Amino acid sequence: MTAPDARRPEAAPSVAPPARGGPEAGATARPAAARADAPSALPAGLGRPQLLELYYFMRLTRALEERLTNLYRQGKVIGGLFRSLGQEADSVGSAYALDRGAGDFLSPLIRNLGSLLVMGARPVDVLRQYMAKATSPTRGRELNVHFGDLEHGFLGQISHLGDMVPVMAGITLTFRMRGERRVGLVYVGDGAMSTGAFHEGMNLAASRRLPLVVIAENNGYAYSTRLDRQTAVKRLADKAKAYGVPGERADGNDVLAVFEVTRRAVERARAGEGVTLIELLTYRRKGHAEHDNQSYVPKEELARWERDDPIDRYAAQLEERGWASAEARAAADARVARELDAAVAEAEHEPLPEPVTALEAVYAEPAAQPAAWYREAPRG
Ligand SMILES: Cc1ncc(C[n+]2csc(CCOP(=O)(O)OP(=O)(O)O)c2C)c(N)n1
Ligand SMILES: [Mg+2]
Repeated sequence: MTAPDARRPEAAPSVAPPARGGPEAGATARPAAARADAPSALPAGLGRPQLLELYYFMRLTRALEERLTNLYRQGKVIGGLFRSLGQEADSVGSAYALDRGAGDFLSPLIRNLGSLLVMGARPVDVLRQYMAKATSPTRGRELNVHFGDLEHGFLGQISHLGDMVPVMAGITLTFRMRGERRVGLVYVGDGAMSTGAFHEGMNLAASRRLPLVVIAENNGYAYSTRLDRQTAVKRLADKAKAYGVPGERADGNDVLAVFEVTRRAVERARAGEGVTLIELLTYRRKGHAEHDNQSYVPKEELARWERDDPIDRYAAQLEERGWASAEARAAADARVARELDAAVAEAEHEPLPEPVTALEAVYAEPAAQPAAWYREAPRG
């Protein structure tokens, strides 16, 4: 939705390049008559505080992951650390398009930290999860972003591999059955789109015209497998045709383009028009997780996408169009640093769970009735 940009990768990357602008291309372009010093019309129906908030959430996401990386290297993170470096606009822009006041509901994947923060997850709780602290939302039973908060409208992930699509089809079916005007949003990776679970969930949601937005995050890789090695489809948005739903494609490194395309899909869903599949073109700039050194990724490819950094791009846009000054952005950066200093200080030295509590909050208490399908053989 913005004009071509000199910082764009000049040569076609060896993984799918982002589409430059979606159906709304040019919507935020400065009107020809605008004075050079006058701020451009505000885009996407957003006000200045919201434009700055998008910037804040992207910065918060990246900075929180950087803090986590330091803690990981100190051996304080338990389990894997999954980065969303370069994908912050995808998570933040899409989650921001939901109406939290209306009870909209989101199902994140491991790379959707930004979505969780937009929905109201607290950095201190994310830190506690990664460090498996007794104080974490799952009391140290689960790790990283595998936690949910029904009040804030997000679900704990059960699998990264497409299984959340049928789960969210079920959840949005309950919205329909109860007559609620809520919308669900589910993320699925390019690799996970090749699973049976994705297909079944899409088919159910599409055939029932459920109020669901499906965000396909095309970041070029599924673990070490490049997109063209696991599907013959060139445009993942084309998969929508198989389900009879609209398929859209947008530049996933342009936070406003992501917001706009998702917002339209949310509105369609709320109006009873059913599912939209949105392919966001972005790139995974880190390995699958922190232990993966990406030896299979060409160096030039990484360098090209680094030049297309979503936060740098948005900061330049805010500056050029007069939507947020350098001072306002610096204040947002300072707020991020302050909040994370406090969150790390709070979480870092908290205790791990006592071993004796390991089985608490795992099984239902009191235990459920003996299962009806099981009958003990009569004795004697
Ligand atoms: C059944 C199963 N097989 C393999 C894995 C390991 N695994 C986790 S994520 C992943 C790749 C996912 O790729 P994609 O859907 O493109 O998402 P991305 O990681 O790029 O966000 C794999 C192979 C798993 N969790 N479950
Ligand atoms: Mg992927």
